[in-house]
Amino acid sequence: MPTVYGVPVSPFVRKVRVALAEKGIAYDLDPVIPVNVSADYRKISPLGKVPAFRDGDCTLADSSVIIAYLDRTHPNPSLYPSDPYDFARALWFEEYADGGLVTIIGPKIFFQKVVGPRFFNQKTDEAVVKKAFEEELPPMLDYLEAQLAPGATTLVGKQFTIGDVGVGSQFVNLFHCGFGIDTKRWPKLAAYLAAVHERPSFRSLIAEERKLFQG
Ligand SMILES: N[C@@H](CCC(=O)N[C@@H](CS)C(=O)NCC(=O)O)C(=O)O
Repeated sequence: MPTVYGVPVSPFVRKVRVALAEKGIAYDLDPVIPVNVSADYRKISPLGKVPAFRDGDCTLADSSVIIAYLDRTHPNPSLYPSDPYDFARALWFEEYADGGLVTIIGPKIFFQKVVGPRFFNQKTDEAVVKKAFEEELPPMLDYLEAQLAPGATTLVGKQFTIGDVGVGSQFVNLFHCGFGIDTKRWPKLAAYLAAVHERPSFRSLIAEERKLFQG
């Protein structure tokens, strides 16, 4: 059985777990916390980050790398469109999430509201959270709203892709902080996210993570 290394609330660990669930692959989870990681862990994740992955003798790090690997070992259902432009668009939305949304939702909202207070005894800087949520995030949401077709439950065509995995995963962290999406200002995005998070792959992980916060 393969192993995923990393704490469940990491959006990048969640990406890999969603991909595994979409493909029906059973796995073990080793909830490595990416702080002062061991020398052994650095052998499989040289940057010291989560997620990492082990499949027999193969070890990998980085959510995008791991999912690309899984899509070749388990091609059905594929998370990458076959049409070249759709393929590139799906990768673009993954990058929009992994390199864009995360810079606001991660350190300025999720860390401030959840990780800092719970794990590092740090007080939330409400000014940082307010600025992030009210000023920095809205243009990012405007872009996604403009990209979605009316009633769309996927970003690229009708296929659930790596772009949806990445974008959907970042918003789980936002919603864990008690924030929502204004359905009047971003109606297509709000409906899209609700549909993505209703997929069994996301739904079961979100339920599991909520229990962690209650504990
Ligand atoms: N590009 C990486 C990003 C992974 C990442 O930044 N993970 C965070 C946790 S959400 C981490 O391990 N941070 C610890 C560190 O940067 O040292 C991926 O897609 O897996």
